[in-house]
Amino acid sequence: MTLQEINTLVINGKTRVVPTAVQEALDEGIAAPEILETMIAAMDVVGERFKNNEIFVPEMLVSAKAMKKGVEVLKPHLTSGETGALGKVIIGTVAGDLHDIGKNLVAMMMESAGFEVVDLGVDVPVERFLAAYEENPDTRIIGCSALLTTTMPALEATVAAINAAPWRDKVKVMVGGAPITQAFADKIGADAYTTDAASAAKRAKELVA
Ligand code: B1M
Repeated sequence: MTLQEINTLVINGKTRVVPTAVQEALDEGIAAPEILETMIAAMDVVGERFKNNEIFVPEMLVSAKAMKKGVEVLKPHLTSGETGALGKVIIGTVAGDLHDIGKNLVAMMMESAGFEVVDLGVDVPVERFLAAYEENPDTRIIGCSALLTTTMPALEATVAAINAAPWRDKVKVMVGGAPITQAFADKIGADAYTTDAASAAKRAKELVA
C-alpha cells in the first residue's frame, strides 16, 4: 500500500477500505505520522474540489468519515499512552462549527503529551466552555478550534467570555483552526495559537511548564 493510494482512497471517501489500507501501510513499515500527513493532504484536495464546485457536502462528509476511520487505526501508533500527568485540557469546536477532525487530532496529541482531555465536541456554545471549566476547576488549558471564517466571531466571543471569567488567571487559552492566524489570536486575547496538532501539544506543555 502506498501513501498515494491512501490519499486517493480518502479523497474518494472509501470508508470501508481506508482502515485496511492504513493497517497494510503500517505493516509494511510506513511511519504513522507520514500516513497521517497523506490523509491531511487528502482533505486539502477535498476542500479545493468543494470550493471549485466539483464535489458537494455529502462527498466532503464521506471523505471526512474515511479519514476518521483511518485515524482510528493510526491512533495507537501516534500516541504514547501516557496518563494525564500534565493536568487537564478542555477542548471543543466553537458554536456553529461542526468540523472536528483537526480538533480530534489536537486532543489526541495532547493526550499523548500527557494531558487528560475533556472533549466537549463540536458546536460548543460559550456557556458550555465556561461550565466545563467550573465543573473541572483543575483545568490548565482551554483549547478552542474554529474552521470557518463565519465562526471566527464565535471563537472571539468564547475567548472574550473566558477572559472575563473570575478564574481567568488560572487557565491558559489556546486557539487554532485553518482560518485562524497569530494576529487574530493576539487580537482576541488568546494565550497561544498553533498551526497544527503536533505543535499544539508542544506549546501546551510549554504553557504549563
Ligand atoms: Co467544511 N469547509 N464545511 N466540512 N471542510 C472547509 C473548512 C472549507 C475550507 C472547504 C473549502 O471551501 N475549501 C470551507 C470553509 C471556508 C471558509 O470558511 N473560509 C468549508 C465550508 C464552507 C463548509 C460548509 C459551510 C459547507 C456548506 O454547508 N455549504 C459546512 C459548514 C458546516 C458547519 O460547520 N456549520 C461544512 C461542512 C463540512 C463537513 C461536515 C461536510 C466536513 C466536516 C466533517 C468533520 O469534521 N467531522 C467538512 C470538511 C471535511 C471540510 C474540509 C474538506 C476538511 C477539514 C479537515 O478535516 N481538515 C475543509 C477543507 C480543508 O480544511 N482543507 C472544509 C483536516 C484537518 C486535520 O485539518 O481541521 O485544519 P484542520 O485542523 C488542523 C489545524 O487547523 C490545527 O491542527 C489541526 C491538525 O493539524 N487546529 C488546531 C485545528 N484546531 C486547532 C486547535 C488548536 C490548535 C491547532 O488549539 C486549540
